[in-house]
Amino acid sequence: NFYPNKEVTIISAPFSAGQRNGGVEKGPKYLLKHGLKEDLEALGWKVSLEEPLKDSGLDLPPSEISQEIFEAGNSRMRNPTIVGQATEKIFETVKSVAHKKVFPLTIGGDHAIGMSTLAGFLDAYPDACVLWIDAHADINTPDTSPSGNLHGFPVSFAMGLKRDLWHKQFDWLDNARTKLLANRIAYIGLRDVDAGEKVILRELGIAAYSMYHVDKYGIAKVVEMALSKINPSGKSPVHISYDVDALDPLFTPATGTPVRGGLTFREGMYIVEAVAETGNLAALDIVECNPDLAISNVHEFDTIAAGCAIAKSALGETLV
Ligand code: B3U
Ligand code: MN
Ligand code: MN
Repeated sequence: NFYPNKEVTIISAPFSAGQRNGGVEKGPKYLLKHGLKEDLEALGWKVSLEEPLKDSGLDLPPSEISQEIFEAGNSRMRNPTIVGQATEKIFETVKSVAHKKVFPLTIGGDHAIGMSTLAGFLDAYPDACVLWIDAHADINTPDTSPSGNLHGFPVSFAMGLKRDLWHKQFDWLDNARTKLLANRIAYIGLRDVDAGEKVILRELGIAAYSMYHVDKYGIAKVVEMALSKINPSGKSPVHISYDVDALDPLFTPATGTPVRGGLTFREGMYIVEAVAETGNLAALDIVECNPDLAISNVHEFDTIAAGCAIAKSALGETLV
């Protein structure tokens, strides 16, 4: 157990420029309004809040920022300036929280912030490993991305792939102490992976468990296989970056890129519970809750409640 003092900092990252749907910047506010902080306090955690984007003007929805497209050769990314500035601020906060030996719980916002949370946590724990729970692999590089949306890039940025194609606003990543290595990350929940991403996953030999594997082996076995690949010693801290679209849209409908055939609610909770049970769960991100995409109050409630449930399950709610 990395946190005997049970201190957690919720890092609020209301950010949406990594994709094109307005509303995902409202995620943190809704999760907090739903009672996230109080829920964790009820589990015995001392909870504090950090807001790295406060008063920065970087938390605006896509409709309120001037759109920028950066092209280099046949590669492309959208809004690199604002995404680069916001992710640098979030990186600095995650890094300082992790160095203080406090659990960093980062709530988005879109998944572009994953480059910040991985780099920030790895700065404090260079031997950390990562479980990326998502329908998508988020490992596009500027020359493979079909959309240019930076929420599809965070894993490749944390790994330093195709560094020469980056916009200068991402230079801050060069100062991060540790790059994520291919044998330190595993995916669970994949079902919508771009052709270029499949090539990267295959070439780097990254452990990628899709919904097919969840069906074939069951979630318990998949978590066990994933952890034994990325954490063979069983001693390294585990960072879980949880995109709520990993769950089936039945449970998290209010998200930007829902894909049918996802994890059941219990499978989704089991993942974080099982890692928590090892004592190695040491950082968590919960991203891509977009209340504006709910077509009913029930959709909104279910999605936000699922986001909170992930945090609670990770921090001890259902452990006996
Ligand atoms: N892989 C696609 C779609 C996508 C990635 N992440 C989400 N959607 N949420 C892309 O645009 O990179
Ligand atoms: Mn996703
Ligand atoms: Mn994602």
